Amino acid sequence: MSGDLLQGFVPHPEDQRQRYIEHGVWDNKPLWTLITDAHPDRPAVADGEHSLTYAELLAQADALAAGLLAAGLRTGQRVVLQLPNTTTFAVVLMGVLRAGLVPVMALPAHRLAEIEYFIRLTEAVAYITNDDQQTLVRQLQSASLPLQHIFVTNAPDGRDSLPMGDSDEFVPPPVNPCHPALFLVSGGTTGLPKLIPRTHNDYRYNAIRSAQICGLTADDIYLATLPAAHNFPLACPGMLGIFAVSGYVVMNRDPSPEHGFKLIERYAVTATALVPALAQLWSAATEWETADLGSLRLLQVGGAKFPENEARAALRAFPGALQQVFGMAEGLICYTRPGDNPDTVATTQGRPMSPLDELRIVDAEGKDVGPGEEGELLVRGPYTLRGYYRAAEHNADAFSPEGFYRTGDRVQLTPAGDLIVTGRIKDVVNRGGECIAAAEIEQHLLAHPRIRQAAIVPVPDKLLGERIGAAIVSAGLPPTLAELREFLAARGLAAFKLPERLEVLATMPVTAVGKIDKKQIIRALPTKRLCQALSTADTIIRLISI
Ligand code: OOB
Repeated sequence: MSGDLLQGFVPHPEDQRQRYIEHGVWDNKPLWTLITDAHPDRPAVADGEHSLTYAELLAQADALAAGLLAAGLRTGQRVVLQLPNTTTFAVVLMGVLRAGLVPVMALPAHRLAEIEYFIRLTEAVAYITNDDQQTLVRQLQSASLPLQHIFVTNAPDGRDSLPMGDSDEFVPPPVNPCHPALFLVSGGTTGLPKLIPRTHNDYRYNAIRSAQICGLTADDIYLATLPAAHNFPLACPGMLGIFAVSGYVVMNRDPSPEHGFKLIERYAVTATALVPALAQLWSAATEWETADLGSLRLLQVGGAKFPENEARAALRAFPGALQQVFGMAEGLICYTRPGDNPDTVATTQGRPMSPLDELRIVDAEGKDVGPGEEGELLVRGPYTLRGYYRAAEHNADAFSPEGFYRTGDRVQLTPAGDLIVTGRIKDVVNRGGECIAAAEIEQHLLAHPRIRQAAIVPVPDKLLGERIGAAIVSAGLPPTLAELREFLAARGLAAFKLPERLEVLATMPVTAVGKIDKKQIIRALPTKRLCQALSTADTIIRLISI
């Protein structure tokens, strides 16, 4: 038996709920209405092999929903999904939602520790994956878990253990739009990732409002390049935002520029989303790739800081298309807007998408900073969570008493109202009591002509507690530590901020979605076991290939 969905869920307070409904921001409809309201004959989703119209997508989703309920799953129960970017992803997600089940959106790169934790925490009764995860499936079968079903799609012999029922007979069970529709995985920096409940109301709004801001219409064709279970390609505006306007999603499993460009040309793709590391590769590749990219009018870049020089390179490579996105699975999404001047797009991370977003920027004592000053960003609003799922202890620190989510991001506000992300609160090196922001040193390092990527990490030290470690990927001959210190000192950096250890890496380790993974650098530093063999491009692509 699985516990109650609502146990450990923190809803928005009643007065706020009323307010969001009165403003028409929450429209009290199940998330799946995004496809039932769409134009049935328009193409909905393709993956190079298959293509489904909205009517076909709905029929397949309903067949799955009927099959899942017939197999004994009950409305409100949780199902862990771990699927690559294919049409099956869309069918399974919509099928699970139509059945009133609640998907937990795992990423393809998650391994046993994470999947097992998601299953236990949510008391998930089923795990749906594809044939790529054979090892994980075997491991889960031998672990003693509450799991009742493992369904594997797209096995090479054509077998598919998804239970398909009769779509004609299917009637979706009623759901409460203020309850969780799905769980996203936090991009968290410590320990196992937290789970973020997103309600039907808040996630529908997230997708619909994002589509509006990006000016999406039924003629838009969106290339899902990042793993589709991540909030950015899922609903910012991503797949669900495209569904909201009856547009077309093309699922991509290979984020290399060669392949991505081919799909852009083949499908006349108009929009896609990338993390900065990929955007850098794609911008460079426009110099030699010959595919026609003329259809692309929206290139979204977000997930980590996009350095100004790289943003300018992207502006040159994809004229008029760049949009910076600062977002989080927890909620708040900021966009630069189509039509913003190029300097705003190159130097800021945009502004909140909702007029009902409430932002505070506070100092270490929690007091609001003065205009233009830097501080930690706190946020509350119609699509930002009020608590992580079943994490009461953690929530006591992660939220202010007034319900603001403490993002941990350091930001400043420009006079025009755009945010600039300047670093993370805890992304510091504490050198003998002196806290030095990693982002500050990284920015200077990236100005070096022979440094392509840079990460500042703490190196444990008996004397000072921590010293400053610099991990770099170089373009050409790497600088030595002495040269680097000289370079930084010449740029005016204080002596105590100069790196004391240098690691030159062939590749920068990245997370499941392609962000620089400092935890892995820190773990590997003392033993120097960072993978040295591959080129940067290969590693980024391998790690987020799906
Ligand atoms: C997105 O979501 P998550 O949950 O994987 O990561 C959120 C964190 C933010 O708190 C911030 O630290 C960082 O990633 N971040 C950025 C950024 N966008 C995200 N830091 C600097 N500049 C940016 N543009 O990453 C995400 C979710 C939806 C849309 C876009 C990104």
